[in-house]
Amino acid sequence: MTVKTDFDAVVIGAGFAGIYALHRLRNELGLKVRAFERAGGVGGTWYWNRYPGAMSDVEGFVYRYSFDRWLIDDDVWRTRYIPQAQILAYLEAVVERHDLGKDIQLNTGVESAVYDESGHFWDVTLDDGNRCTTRYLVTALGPLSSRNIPDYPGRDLFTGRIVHTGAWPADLDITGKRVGVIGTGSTGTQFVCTAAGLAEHLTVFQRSPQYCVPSGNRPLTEEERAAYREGYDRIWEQVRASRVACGFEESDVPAMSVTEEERRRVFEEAWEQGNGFRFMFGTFGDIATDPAANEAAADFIRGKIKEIVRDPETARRLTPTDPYAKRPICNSGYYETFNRPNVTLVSLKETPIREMTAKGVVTEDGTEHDLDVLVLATGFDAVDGSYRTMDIRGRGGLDIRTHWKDGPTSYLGVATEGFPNLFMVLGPNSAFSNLPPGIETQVDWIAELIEAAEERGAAAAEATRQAEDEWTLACQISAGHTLFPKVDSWIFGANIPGKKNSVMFYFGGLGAYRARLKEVAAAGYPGVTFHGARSS
Ligand code: FAD
Ligand code: NA7
Repeated sequence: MTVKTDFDAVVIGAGFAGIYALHRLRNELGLKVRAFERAGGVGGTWYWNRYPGAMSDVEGFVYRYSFDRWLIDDDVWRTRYIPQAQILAYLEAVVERHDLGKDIQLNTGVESAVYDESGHFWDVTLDDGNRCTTRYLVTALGPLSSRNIPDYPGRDLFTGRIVHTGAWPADLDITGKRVGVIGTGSTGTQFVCTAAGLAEHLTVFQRSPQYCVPSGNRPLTEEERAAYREGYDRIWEQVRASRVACGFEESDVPAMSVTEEERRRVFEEAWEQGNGFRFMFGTFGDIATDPAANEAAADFIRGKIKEIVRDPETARRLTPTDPYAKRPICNSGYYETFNRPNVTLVSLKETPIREMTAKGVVTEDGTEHDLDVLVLATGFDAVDGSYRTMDIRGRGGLDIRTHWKDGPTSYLGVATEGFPNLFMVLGPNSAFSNLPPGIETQVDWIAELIEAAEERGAAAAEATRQAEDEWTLACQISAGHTLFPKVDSWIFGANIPGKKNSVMFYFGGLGAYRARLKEVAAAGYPGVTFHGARSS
């Protein structure tokens, strides 16, 4: 039997995913929905990551929702990439425009969610001690929201400030300070480019060198803005059918099918134009899959480092030797920054951090790096990290951490066996792409699945083991076609000490992923079991 619950659906998180889930389920499906967000405001990533230089490195015209045309009509984004404050303001405006705020409870973390099998509902406990019940639970926890904070001996002795980029304090101004930054991923490199111009001195602690390409950020021309407005529907159609969903046509030309001169010309043109995804996927079709093609691209970037960085020793330390197979990143003048007199590079592979002292960081060579602020740009426990900090228990009291002990899995990135009516946005094995179009895809599919369950009068919908295993295998095969597993990164959980390396994304592209979702829905959801009967 079913019981009357406080809500039809509870959404956890109010970033891109949670905001759209609330809109879709409440405004379009007419459900009674409440969203809970731990932060003091909406925006998710763009609420938390306020470090100097924070911005999306996917171009603004596709790093946004497609369902809400407002931005294009009002024409407020005027640069190629959008800085954090503008993305945050946009998300706040979406919330206001669709009257969502009244159903978002801020400053409220969800601590646990326990499934009641006989009543087919979730019992949700909040960090203020209150509880509520809901039929559907939509987790929009963020694939990059659980911070990775390394510990160092002597950390408590440090008299300066230690901050993670993903929890940047509003009162922190690094102007004129001695700043150290650990981490040179997408975040660390963005921070370095901006912080070098603010800090008195910037010490960059690098564990792994990065392949960076220029972002090519600049104001948009009138013609470009007009083209985005006029081509709106066509642009989104192309994005949804493409692989990485970044708003450009991906190449299908093999890099080795052209002459070395032509390859160089294509790379040079992409370097001039800017953008990491364009460089990896728009130049040739096999940079991410063929070792020779990959090496050609890597070698081109290595050559650029040598050209740009004046001190040969610094250039050597900045030069990666592994394949170019992390999430592609871009920024404004990363390598150039190391020509500045106030920037020092420390290679942690050569001189690891030994300890922290009252004054700063001491490396294994005995050097004490004096700092006022230490910035941890050390990334996130990605994808399943935010699930593991919660107590989520499904049928028979099954703990999601136990369920995922061999690595996180799902059916199509949105559901997992043993957890009926729990629908994840950007759960494990979602499509590897620009994320807002992936989020819209999944939320729409979840809404349609809920509609299908309601129409059948079913009390619950749950992924089957077989379907989940098949999807897991499909994702492993798709990853195996790429070079990404050859390199340690957050994409496979390799950045977290003790975390089991596993495939956490579908690498077949957003277009193929959407086609699969469509096929499953059209076939009446094979792979989903509908349980029980809903009493009205
Ligand atoms: P989030 O925005 O992370 O929102 C999740 C929310 O859930 C958070 O606010 C969190 O506080 C809340 N939450 C989690 N657990 C709980 C709980 N138990 N109780 C209550 N609330 C909870 N992606 C791209 O595609 N392109 C980019 O250029 C890009 N740039 C990025 C730059 C940075 C610095 C970072 C960190 C990420 C970037 N990303 C980028 C990824 C980005 O996270 C996604 O694009 C998108 O913002 C994810 O939205 P989301 O709603 O799924 O998650
Ligand atoms: P990333 O890409 O995971 O980068 C984190 C960086 O921090 C990377 O250089 C890591 O080195 C370094 N790191 C992590 N842990 C340590 C420790 N313990 N010691 C020293 N250095 C460390 O996170 P970002 O925030 O930059 O980007 C995440 C995604 O957000 C990004 O792809 C975009 O989608 C936005 P490593 O390379 O692991 O050796």
